[in-house]
Amino acid sequence: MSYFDFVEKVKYEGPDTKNPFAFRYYDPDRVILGKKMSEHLPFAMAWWHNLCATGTDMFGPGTTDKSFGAVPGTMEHAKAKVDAGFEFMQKLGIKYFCFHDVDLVPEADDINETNRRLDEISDYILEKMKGTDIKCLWGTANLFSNPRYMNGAGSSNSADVFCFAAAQIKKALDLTVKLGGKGYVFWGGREGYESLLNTDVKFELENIATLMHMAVEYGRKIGFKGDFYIEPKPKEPMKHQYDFDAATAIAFLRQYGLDKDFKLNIEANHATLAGHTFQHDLRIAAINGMLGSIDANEGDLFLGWDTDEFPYNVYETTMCMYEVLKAGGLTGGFNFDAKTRRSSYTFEDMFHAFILGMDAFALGLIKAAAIIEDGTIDSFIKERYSSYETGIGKKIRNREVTLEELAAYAAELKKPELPGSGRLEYLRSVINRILFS
Ligand code: XLS
Ligand code: CA
Ligand code: CA
Repeated sequence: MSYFDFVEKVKYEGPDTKNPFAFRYYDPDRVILGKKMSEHLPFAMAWWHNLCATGTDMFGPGTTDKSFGAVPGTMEHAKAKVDAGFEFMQKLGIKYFCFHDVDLVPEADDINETNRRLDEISDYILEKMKGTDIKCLWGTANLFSNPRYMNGAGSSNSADVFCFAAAQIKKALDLTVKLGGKGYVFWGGREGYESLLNTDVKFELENIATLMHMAVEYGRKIGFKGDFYIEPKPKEPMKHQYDFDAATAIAFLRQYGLDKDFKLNIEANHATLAGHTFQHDLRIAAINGMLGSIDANEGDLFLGWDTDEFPYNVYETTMCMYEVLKAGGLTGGFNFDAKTRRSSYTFEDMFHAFILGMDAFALGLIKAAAIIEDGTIDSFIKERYSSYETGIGKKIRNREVTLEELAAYAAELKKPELPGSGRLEYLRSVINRILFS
């Protein structure tokens, strides 16, 4: 049975093709800087957006039928989603998927029944994985949808709710290990607060850290060798979320001694919601040795929320890939945490969306490698700091001078030269030259 019989395997046909079901830039075997494109770009499908979301929004119901021939809310439907998902990934050449526990099965009233369903579906997925090279990139527990998490999970005021979060994490870790997952994500959508009139911030942060320590202990016990990730986001659904951005999440991990087991999963749309560029959060993660994985999407700069659009802005994907190449790659991958627009409601649109995203990242990779090989940007930056290579600058870098000695140096100089032009317009023109040649 085929759900997507309008398309065979999507192949690379080159930039000039007019075939809407072909890649123009993503050529998996093409070697860039010594590595195949497919190795640079371990793409993943997000179970929730691709197989579950129907386009429902605050103002109206879904527009896409994702019943896949079964009755939603049944195990038959859960299995149909697995079948559809595997056909989809195989047709696009995608090797990984990411999931929340409740994306896989309908949640029951009793957690024991939910867990039984999760065992059944993961057996089914495991069976489906045989004979393919598809694996789990990362798993996670949905600790934000169920009403019990209205005040957060690890940060909930209710100890019973905290226990349910722990139980879900335990099960999601079991599933991640069972399905060969490389990572495990904590996205703290409701880990935050609305008002300090009813919130003990320090208490909540300590509890979140305790829950994460327990997850690490259990994960290592059952043989999980991968990375745990925090996925920062500043707001939505909470007014103020604790994992605001990369810098905040790193400080938290270090404060509570979690930094050896955790890295970050940086999402483009979350970085921009925090008032940063995507590249900024990638850089902050990378220079702290914490760049683990990426949620590949794009926001709309005119809207103040998480629109999770498929990435198409090649300036953004280029600078992302520049960061990834400089960091030596990811331990995780590129998860398309992205959804088709509500008005793009057909199955064909799902393919167009992934082709757009995969091509945007492939082109970004090609252009980022060209920026590095061209060398203008890197040598400009090096030259810009060259006053620290000799003389007083070198002594500062080596920490060989005191504040008094620097003051005496300044007194002798009387007035410094201006620090040199930043040449931003020129550098932007270099980027355009490389992008459009
Ligand atoms: C929501 C987040 C979420 C995480 C996984 O904004 O992006 O989907 O990636 O829980
Ligand atoms: Ca995400
Ligand atoms: Ca998001």
